[in-house]
Amino acid sequence: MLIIGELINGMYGKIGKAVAEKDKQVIQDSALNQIKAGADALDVNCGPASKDPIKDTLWLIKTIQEVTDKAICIDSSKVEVIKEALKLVKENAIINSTTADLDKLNQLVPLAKENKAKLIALTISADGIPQTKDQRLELAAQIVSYCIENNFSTDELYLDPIVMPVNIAQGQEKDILESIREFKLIADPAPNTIIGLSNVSQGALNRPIINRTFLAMAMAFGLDAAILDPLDSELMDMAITTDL
Ligand code: THG
Repeated sequence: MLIIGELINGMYGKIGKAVAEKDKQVIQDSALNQIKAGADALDVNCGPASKDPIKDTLWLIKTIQEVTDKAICIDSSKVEVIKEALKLVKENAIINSTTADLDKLNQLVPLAKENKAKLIALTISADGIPQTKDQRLELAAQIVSYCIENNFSTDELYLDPIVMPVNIAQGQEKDILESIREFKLIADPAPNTIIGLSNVSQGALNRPIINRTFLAMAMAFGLDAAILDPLDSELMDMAITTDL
């Protein structure tokens, strides 16, 4: 399974502060710690508080690439941020993310092709986050059809059903897990699947046990990749064991 470290995200107070103060050490330490713990790639998100997301994202990527060549997962809802970041990422870029909206697909699928980048696609549209498995599958099918029509290999596509926190959307978790299995049946070669694992435990008290349990279940449903906290060593051990 492809492990993408989630910790370089301005959502975390320490990282947000480091971005604001341009403190390279904090970012480089986090990058190296995550890689040491087993991350194959690093998610990079300047956070919602950034006043200049392009500048901050480019600074983060430059800072990380000074110490490692690991794949960078460019996490932004803004196409301009992704476009500029792709000019900087040396190789193995992962675009995080497009949605099922045509204007995003029209811009991000060609960028992924030109840059030989993997593309994460959220099953979300202008109508918002789906509430059911059928809505998730419909959006996934739209994304996959677009990729096939535009010669973007589904091998390079990662469909994300969008994991909702269990404390506000308990009824959806089963649909989300089943979506992972069913996304893979949409095309041949099968699209890959990915989740942002820590979403599931946001706002909950004992987060690690929820994350670990949900990851084991998602992997049993065929999950190919996860954005997670690689510094949770029991989570990493569990992922390796589940792979076995
Ligand atoms: N899918 C895709 N990309 C994603 C997500 C996804 N990127 C962002 C996110 N979801 C995955 N990354 C995180 C990072 C942090 C947290 C959750 C998911 C998190 N942060 C603490 C919180 O909000 O409680 C921050 C607390 C602190 O300040 O320390 O939980 O789903 N494609």
